[in-house]
Amino acid sequence: MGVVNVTPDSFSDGGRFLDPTAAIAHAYQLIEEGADLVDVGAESSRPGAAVVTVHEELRRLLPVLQGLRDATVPVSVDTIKPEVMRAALAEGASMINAINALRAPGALAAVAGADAAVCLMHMHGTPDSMQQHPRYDDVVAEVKAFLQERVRAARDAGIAPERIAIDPGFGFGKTLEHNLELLRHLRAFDALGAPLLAGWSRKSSLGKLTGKPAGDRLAASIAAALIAAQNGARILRVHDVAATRDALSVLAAVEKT
Ligand code: HH2
Repeated sequence: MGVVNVTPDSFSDGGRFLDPTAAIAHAYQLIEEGADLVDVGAESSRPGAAVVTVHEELRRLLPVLQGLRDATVPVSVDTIKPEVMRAALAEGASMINAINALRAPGALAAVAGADAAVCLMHMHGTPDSMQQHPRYDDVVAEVKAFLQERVRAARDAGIAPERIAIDPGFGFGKTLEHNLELLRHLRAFDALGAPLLAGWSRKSSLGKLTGKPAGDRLAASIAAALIAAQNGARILRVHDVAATRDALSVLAAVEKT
């Protein structure tokens, strides 16, 4: 899954693809590099990011979705707002990347009413406050129980099981240790019976491990992506598609023999 941030303030690439033409070109570039799907987001979820209105989010998003109508891969939209979900699905999006796990009133119905996929992600708190002393007794068990409950809610709302992916939400209300613990025990999520998405690309935990800024975290991002893949992740959300593809082709060759 290649990341396209149509935002002025994303932690990883803020402002580079705010212009729709640049965002569309970037999405096609990621597809060219081998992305199986692209994830378009118009509101940053980094800690302390500015809240964006529905109007502004759609103003950023819709021209990009229109420009991706002929894309050869499915387009996912990263949002927490039901109104944005509905408009994005009407504009041809195939998947909602629900970083709030469809907890906003009306979000379950917005997705259930369309024939689209959804990724249910765990987030502890809200982007505003999530990194202020996140605490768990057992992070793996708690994230798993949360996702189990959200998968059940999605199914109860009429979303077929084969449309649902899950994501432990690396960096969303988690310390470096929490993120590492989840990565170590990713196989625990197999029991939920849904494909697992992992997003480690350029994240601040990698900055803590390497001492490098977001733009210099490629090698660390690839290492984390490979570990996630080895531990069962089926979808890797990454900014650097070509390099991640190369790394995955080595893993695939080793796993084949
Ligand atoms: N991470 C980010 C955004 N959306 N969605 C899922 N499902 N999983 C993730 O780990 C995830 C996500 C944060 O990365 P980025 O989009 O680069 O930054 P920002 O939120 O600042 O736009």
